[in-house]
Amino acid sequence: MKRHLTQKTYNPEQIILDGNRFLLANGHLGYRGTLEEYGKDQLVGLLIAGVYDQYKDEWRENLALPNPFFFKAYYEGEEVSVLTAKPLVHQVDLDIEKALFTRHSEFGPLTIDSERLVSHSDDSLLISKITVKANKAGKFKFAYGLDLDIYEIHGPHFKQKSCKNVKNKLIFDGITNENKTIFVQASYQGLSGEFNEKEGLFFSSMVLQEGEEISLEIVAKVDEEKLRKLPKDDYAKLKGDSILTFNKKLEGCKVEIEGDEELDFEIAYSIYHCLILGDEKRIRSIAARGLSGQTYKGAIFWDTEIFLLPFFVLANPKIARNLILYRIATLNGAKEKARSLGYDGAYYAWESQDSGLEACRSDNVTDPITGETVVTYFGTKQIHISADIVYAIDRYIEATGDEKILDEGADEVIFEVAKFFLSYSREDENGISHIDDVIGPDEYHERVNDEAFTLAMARRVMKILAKRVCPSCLSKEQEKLYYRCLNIKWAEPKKQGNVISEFDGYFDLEDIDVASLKKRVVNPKDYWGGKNGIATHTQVIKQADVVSLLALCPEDYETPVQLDNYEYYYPRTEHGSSLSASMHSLVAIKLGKLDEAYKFLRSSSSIDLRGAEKLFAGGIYIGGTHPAANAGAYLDLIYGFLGLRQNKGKISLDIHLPSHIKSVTFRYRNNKQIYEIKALADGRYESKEVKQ
Ligand code: IFM
Repeated sequence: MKRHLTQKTYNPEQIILDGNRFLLANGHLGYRGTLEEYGKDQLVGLLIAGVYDQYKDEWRENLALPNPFFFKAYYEGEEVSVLTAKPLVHQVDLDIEKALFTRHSEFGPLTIDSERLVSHSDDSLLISKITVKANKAGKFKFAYGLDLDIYEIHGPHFKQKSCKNVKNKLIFDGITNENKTIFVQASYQGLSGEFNEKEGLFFSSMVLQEGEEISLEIVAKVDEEKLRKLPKDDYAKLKGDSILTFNKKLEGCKVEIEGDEELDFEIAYSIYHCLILGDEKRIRSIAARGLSGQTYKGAIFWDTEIFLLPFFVLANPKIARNLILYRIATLNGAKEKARSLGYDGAYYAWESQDSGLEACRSDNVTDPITGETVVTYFGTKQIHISADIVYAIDRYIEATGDEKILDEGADEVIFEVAKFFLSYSREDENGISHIDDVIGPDEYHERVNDEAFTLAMARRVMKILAKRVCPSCLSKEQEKLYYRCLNIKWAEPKKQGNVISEFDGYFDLEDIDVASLKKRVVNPKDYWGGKNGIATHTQVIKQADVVSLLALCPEDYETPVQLDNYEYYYPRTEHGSSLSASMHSLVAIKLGKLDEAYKFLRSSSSIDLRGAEKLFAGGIYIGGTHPAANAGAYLDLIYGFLGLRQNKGKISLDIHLPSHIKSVTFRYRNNKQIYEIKALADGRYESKEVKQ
């Protein structure tokens, strides 16, 4: 059973991708999988969740912090690092059961070994140990400390910063443009050196004999508002505590697949990437690129509710609950967005940050050739986000039985979202309500009418309103609105036979397959949608749209309808979003197309291992990890191939595994208890409680 991601060669071409692949995080802090000698050009990143900042009129984005693990070695005055010489031997490794990164690099004069953890027992901590062995005798110099030259996409975010040396401990004190105070402190044990305040670094020189070793232990801490003390425990204890805690987190969501080693590892790796983003302590959500950088402004999209939430419902319902509480906490932002656009109720941000106000801007995409802005309308027209949240709340309650969350504000979210859809819709002369001028999950076709996904999800919101919100708890005026919502007669999207028109006029567009359309690409970074995109006037879509609907609401569509729509949209879908494959897999499983479903599953489960995803949308860098695709792979396996359904905590399976898989054993949490189910290829399964 492989549980290590190991890379045995050094490839400078892969620096950015490796930063994602070897990411460490604990829900609060993230540290990219980079090497000690790297700087901002190699996208070194220490990211903090939930703290955002805007510099001038630039995009408001999540905050990146100074790097406490900077270390560079010199021999006889010459830098010895992967940036100056090809290592003779090189290996980096991520132990996904310990959340531990290690590195081994041998150069002529010296060998570097290091290890690093972003602590799971104290989420403000990160620690590292670096050991250098002299392969030759001579003069060595080491530079180490806090690298203040931060990689930021839309910074600088610190309008004021200082770095002081207090007895071998460095303390960075920064004030952001939005007046947030952040401290990063780090103690450096094992070396002593001269401190250079401007660079924030220590310099330590010494003569070492051949075979002699030095070690540096770094304990770093990130605090907001107030500087707090570093822990008293030594490095070894902190390391042990983190591994133990991560192990406990993992205990409740392990998966083992018999008969498919590659998938077994990819699923374990996907689980790792989801698990390191969950925060049990805070009412927080998860950004589309997790804690791997500032792509997409560190914002939260529908990715969380539709993909990550069902993962956490099984892996850790407490975190799932926090994801919903975050939407409750940001309801005012959603109301404000609706009001500012002239609507009632709650229109959630397409890109949501700390307050829930819209972070998405119309200049989200640029033309790769001219560099000019391609105006997009994601922030104002992708209204399905509000319905997705309500859908997720309903599914969460159904699975866990946690109706208490309704009284904690989820009922208000449902009601306000219903009001929003009522005010956004247009009733025609026949009393039928249409939804005009929106963008569906297929983002290439903007500002379309009667978009199938959006209409169906709006209809579902009203059903959930009836099911979850009690009218007698409403004021008289609210009650009137409630019944108006329930009485809406929603338009049906047009159809050709069984095939649902993604939006009004979709079938009139040029019918071309993805491969043929690709030939029209001028620049590989071209944006296919919007005003001038090559897909805009064709039936080629970015990602699962109608197919997502079939995946999310299978009970609403008969099998022949599912089949015809799946077959129609599949060749017309570019899969230009990492979210697309897992939705296709879920539908393919239902249709008995297990081989096709398996391919889609592997496309999601290997996404960050392959690193083949688009790095640019227009001229904008969109790289990073893909937690929703990672979660999507888990959904395909557990909810798809194993057919898991959960009702008030009770689990049932309907197993349809690809023929080469013998069994899948998985764990989940329910009411503080961990259960393990072994599902066999022949459809049988057994469940047991796991002693903790
Ligand atoms: O939420 C997605 C969207 O559906 C496609 N573009 C990227 C977003 C973030 O993952």
